[in-house]
Amino acid sequence: MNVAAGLLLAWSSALASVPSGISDGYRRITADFPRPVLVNADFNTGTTGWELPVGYSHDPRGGRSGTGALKMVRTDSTVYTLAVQRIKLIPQVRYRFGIWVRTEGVAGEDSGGTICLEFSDEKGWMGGHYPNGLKGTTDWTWVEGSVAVPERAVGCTLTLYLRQGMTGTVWFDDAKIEPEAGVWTAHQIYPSHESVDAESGRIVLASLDGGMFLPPPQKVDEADLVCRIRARAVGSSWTWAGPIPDRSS
Ligand SMILES: [Ca+2]
Repeated sequence: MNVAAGLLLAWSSALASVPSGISDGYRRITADFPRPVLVNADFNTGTTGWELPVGYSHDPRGGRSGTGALKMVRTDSTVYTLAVQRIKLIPQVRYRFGIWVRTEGVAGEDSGGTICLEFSDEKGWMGGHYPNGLKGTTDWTWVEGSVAVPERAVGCTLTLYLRQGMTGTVWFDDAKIEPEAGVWTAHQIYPSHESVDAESGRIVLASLDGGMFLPPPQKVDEADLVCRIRARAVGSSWTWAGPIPDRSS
């Protein structure tokens, strides 16, 4: 289990200080990972690093501030091609990615010119993250998304494209991808109805890290925890510390 259901207990707000060593074996939710290598993100000197099918070309003056850009033109809505760069990302790490996009006469039912990040395992396509794009005629606009790489992903691709069934011209410039810290939220699911049952001494929280939802386990092992909430009762002398006590027995 990569991200365990956190769990724990005891009511109140005032958090106790964390003794040294208490985080041993826990995974930090952090953006402190190497920035992935993205070749030729600014298209200033060409398109090396990108796999470009029909419809894509280098525009030496079409980019931001008159620099180079990647340009794609589609006049036949039945043609669907993608500009792709394969990149090395770390499974279970969350990445924010984006690119500047400019459009001219983009028409069709879908959202327009955009970027996406997709993943594959040994069996093939696993899905990805697909931010909405730009249509019509627009000035440079930043298009971005954020997604956690699946645990089993072995391949990652960054794709610049015009959504299927659409026509028009799109310019892409200054792509970026970098790790970002996971988004941690906790939802109380026991006791229910926003009440705290003082008799059982337990509160069960579901954990949500990087978009992955994990229900609480029937039994909680210390080794599975990625966080521990330490709290003390307000208006009481009771303070919880150390391993999770089984107060139900
Ligand atoms: Ca450029």
